[in-house]
Amino acid sequence: MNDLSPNPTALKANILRHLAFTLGKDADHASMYDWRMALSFAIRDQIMEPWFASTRKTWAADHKRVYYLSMEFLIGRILEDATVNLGLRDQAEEAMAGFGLDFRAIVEDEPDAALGNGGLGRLAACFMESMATLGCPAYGYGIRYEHGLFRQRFESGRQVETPEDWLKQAHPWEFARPEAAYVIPFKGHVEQRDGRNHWVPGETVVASAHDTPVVGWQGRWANTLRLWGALPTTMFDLDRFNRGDYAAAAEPEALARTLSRVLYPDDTTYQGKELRLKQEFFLTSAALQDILRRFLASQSDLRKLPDHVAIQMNDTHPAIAGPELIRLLVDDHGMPFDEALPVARACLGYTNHTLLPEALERWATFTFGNVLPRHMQIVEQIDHWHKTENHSRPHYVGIVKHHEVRMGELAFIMAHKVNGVSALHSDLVKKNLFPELHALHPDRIVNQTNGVTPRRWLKMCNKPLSDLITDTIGSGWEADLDLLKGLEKPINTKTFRKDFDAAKRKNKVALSNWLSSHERISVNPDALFDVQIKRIHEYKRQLLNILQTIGHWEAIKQNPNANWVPRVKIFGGKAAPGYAVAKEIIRLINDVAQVVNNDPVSGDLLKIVYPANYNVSMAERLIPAADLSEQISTAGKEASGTGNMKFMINGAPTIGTLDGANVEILQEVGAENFFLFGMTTEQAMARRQDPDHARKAIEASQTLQDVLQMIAEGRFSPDDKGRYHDLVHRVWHHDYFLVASDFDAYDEAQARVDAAYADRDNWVKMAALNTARSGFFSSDRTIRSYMQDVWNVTPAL
Ligand code: DL6
Repeated sequence: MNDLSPNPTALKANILRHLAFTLGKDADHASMYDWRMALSFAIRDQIMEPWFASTRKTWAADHKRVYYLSMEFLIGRILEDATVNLGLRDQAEEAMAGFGLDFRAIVEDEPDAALGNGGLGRLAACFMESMATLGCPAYGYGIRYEHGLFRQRFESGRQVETPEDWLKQAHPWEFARPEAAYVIPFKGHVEQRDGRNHWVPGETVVASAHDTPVVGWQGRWANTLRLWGALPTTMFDLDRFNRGDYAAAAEPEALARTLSRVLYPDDTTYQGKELRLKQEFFLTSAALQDILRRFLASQSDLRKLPDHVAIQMNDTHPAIAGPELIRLLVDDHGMPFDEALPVARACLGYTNHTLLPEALERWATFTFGNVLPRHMQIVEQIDHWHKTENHSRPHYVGIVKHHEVRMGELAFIMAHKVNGVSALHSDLVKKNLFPELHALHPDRIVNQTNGVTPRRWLKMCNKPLSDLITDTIGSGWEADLDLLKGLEKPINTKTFRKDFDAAKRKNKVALSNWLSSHERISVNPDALFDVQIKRIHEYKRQLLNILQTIGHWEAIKQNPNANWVPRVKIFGGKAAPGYAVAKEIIRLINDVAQVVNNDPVSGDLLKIVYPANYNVSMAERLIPAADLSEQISTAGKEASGTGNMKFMINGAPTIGTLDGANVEILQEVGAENFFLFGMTTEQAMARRQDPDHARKAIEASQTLQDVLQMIAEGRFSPDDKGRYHDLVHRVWHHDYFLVASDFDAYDEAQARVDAAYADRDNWVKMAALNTARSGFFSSDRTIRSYMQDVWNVTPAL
């Protein structure tokens, strides 16, 4: 905590001051919103000193800076996170109680900043917090979307999307920086003058900065998240306005603003949408212009850029950074292309987050050349240069091929390091995704296994467990998660296990109460809470989960008096609006829940809950209360997963496949504390070679046959018996994600879970060992590793 931390009395005074002078409200008439704003401003005040000090220190030492370019930052709520990091949670609670207000209610009044779709965006947010904790001078660059990820609600079990509007109320954490604004060109043509290329744009917009400070643990360092909003170059067409054509007069503004209006809600497929390409260039060009301006404020030789600047491309979305940096160096600063290319490459790193071919961006050369004509030339130049450099090698892979610009190849060629996000994934990036480029550049691909910040994902969201940890091993684990190993000994004592169990139960009771008030469903807190929360996607196999749940329900009905372990199956997640199959799976889960939850025979032995609008805040509620973490993707498809790590840290053993970072979780926690099942990546690939694999698997499993039959007969859709014919047909005939082939193994693993849970004391031991052995999955470890292997930067603290 910094020295200026206020006591509750000083904090109270500051809250009242903001209420009166920043918000213009009298305490007697202040609403929840007013109090939240006043508290946020008072907490934000505490970040200013470390923020300024960090900036000053970085300038004074001319320290190398990291620039993290990401189209997504899935931040969630900020107030509680900042309060916890500043060590002010108790003071804030006390101060608000002094006004007769509940701190929790205030915290929950804050909308989630949902500027991301899922794993990739949440990882970027965890990285920002870890970089601040470690004192790594860094800027996050993103887009200030007016509307974040859509809101989800269910109508008759179907997902319905409505726009999200987090900026409807004032956002207390950001500072508008109108002085930091850059012109972003698009379209037009390229002219040759004086032996140089001049891009004459057809359109321009302005990128205007908004800064949010990101404070690290104990307020020792703070970095900046700089989000760009789009503004028109000319606000207003006065001529048209004077002629009475008001709509046309406002057109330039409306057109420009579309660039930062909405987050693309699809993280796995990208159609050649011009607006998306424009958004990507908008973010990237604004960031690079800002980076060069900052560099040139203290340096003059642009060849030294890599000594001062490390730029990370979060997936291919900002992969235009390679050609754009070359353009700025060559066209604006007169550097020869052959010099500019290695300079740009030495600055750039590229993180790959997916092996799904449909998620690898490709732009039609027509679209690309139309939106970015100068970049089309530069991409061709890079391609030519790379081919010439490697002319003697066979298997050359180009960037421009079949009239498409391939952003994965571009990012690879323009980065000095390329990384996957788990050990298995990095291996598959080498072997399956970029085998030819890997052969040409064998040292370029490195692994950086993901991590999550333990401040938000344990200290903040799970007070009962984090208090127990501190009581047992002292504080310090928040910034050195490996210290959790110190729990291993106490786990052998009955007292600790009792306390661990009590902490988990407290979270489960809290969740049960929330479910009862929000979802109008009553669940037994002593049941096993089995949780699968993530985007809905075929490869993540929520379908496998619900099919097994149906089989389990049927087994209970056949023998209701057996010794069943009561379960609550919890689902959470959104489907991309255009992803029909994922939406069908959502509907099936809701339809099954409707039938199962009203069945008097299964009663409390099985409940299915699917709260709508899963987001970061909901995850913070669900994860601490989970007994079992569902990580059941088809092997070879989940790059890493980060939810899996959050569950582990919070003491929920995993039922999972050998996929993504599950492999490393298994390694860390030990096979006896993990419910492993299913095919390996190699087995899955081999299995797909058999065109009859699904039919054979279904015919070999009586349970699966029965389950599919029940769905096909309309047991869960009595009003429309044919509703799931297509879905059942797909499982039989087009089961690319191998739901049928893994069904029996999954069912058997769930039986192992039941048996293990029945032995409570041993279960608690397993759960606690998951926490004790989770140190590796702190994003501090990940960031340290990027700093060393990719960014070549040291902490400035
Ligand atoms: O690396 C963060 C996260 C991984 O943990 C997930 O396994 C992966 O699916 C996710 N990828 C995306 C979308 N990728 N693209 N493009 O969110 O990244």
